[in-house]
Amino acid sequence: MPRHYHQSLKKSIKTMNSFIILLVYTLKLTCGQNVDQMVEKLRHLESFVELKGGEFRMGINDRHGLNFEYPQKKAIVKPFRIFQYPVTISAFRRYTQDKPRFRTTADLNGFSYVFTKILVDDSEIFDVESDEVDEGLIGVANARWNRPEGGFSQITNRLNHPVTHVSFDDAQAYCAWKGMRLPTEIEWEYTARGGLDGVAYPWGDMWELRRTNLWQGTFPDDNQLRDGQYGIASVEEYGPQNDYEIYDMLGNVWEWTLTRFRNLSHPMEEDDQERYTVKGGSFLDTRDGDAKSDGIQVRISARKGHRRSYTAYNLGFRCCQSMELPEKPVTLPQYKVVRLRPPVHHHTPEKHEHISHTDEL
Ligand SMILES: [Ca+2]
Repeated sequence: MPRHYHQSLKKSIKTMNSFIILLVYTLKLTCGQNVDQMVEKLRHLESFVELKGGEFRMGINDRHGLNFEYPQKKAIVKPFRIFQYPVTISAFRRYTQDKPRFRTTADLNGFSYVFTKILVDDSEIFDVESDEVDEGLIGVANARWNRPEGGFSQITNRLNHPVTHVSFDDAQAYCAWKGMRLPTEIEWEYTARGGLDGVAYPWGDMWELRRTNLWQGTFPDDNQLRDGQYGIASVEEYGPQNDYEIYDMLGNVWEWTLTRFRNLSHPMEEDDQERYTVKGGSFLDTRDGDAKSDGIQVRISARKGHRRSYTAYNLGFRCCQSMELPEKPVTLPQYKVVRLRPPVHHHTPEKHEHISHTDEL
């Protein structure tokens, strides 16, 4: 091959490579911008509810209730605000953009637990021994909040789903970024009850099918889809679950709380595993608890514990914050929803800040 031809071929290949790199970069940028726009439209999912608090009854009077569900006991809770929805993938994405050096526990560990029936073609099993993984889950390499099934799985089609694969510490880091913290179990349960005393579900004592995303049928092979959802659903799939206008407390994904968990079998023993209570059940749990070995019946009082570093496909969180009592005694409403709207864009050439507006309802 003549030398000048060889050189010209090399030059063409180089130009073509630069073109491909530019094309990939542009596509990535455009795609990122589109996702940014979609994320902005989901700001209402970061609204919160302010609750007056007071005395109420926790737990349930069912002798078969697991892990201190039985008997009912009195609890007192001070005023607080709590997210109306679990933290979504879109909200968590904004956090990781603001804190680019932040690495979740799943990132650091190189794996997380994924539902075995929902793996993608390139999900790679991560061989790990654990005594606390839920039935139906398996370790998957590189599974994390933005790769929910590991491999090349994506989040762009589920930005309004609850964020998962987050540890207790990841959840606390996100809430601290918001100036908040995780709710205690008492705050979580008070919120879920929606002012109804001693009930099993946020809406009352009678089971209602299309209020929450659980598993119906024999686990894990037969999902009868009576609630219309096989996997995780949007946090606003079913409408508010109670009169406090709270969404997605029960079902879909478990939620971390700040409360240390005690082992039912050895209640007096010190818990050297430092586990924290998770609440609410998930799309992999059932109403009557007979399809799985842990026997958990999904209801407000249901509870179990996980180590702070545990991360899984069906475990997320929402944030909470104590509210100062006004100095003068005033009558607080039982609850108030503070709804966030997307930031207003002023079409001026000057730089401007994005301001979130709140509406009092
Ligand atoms: Ca379901």
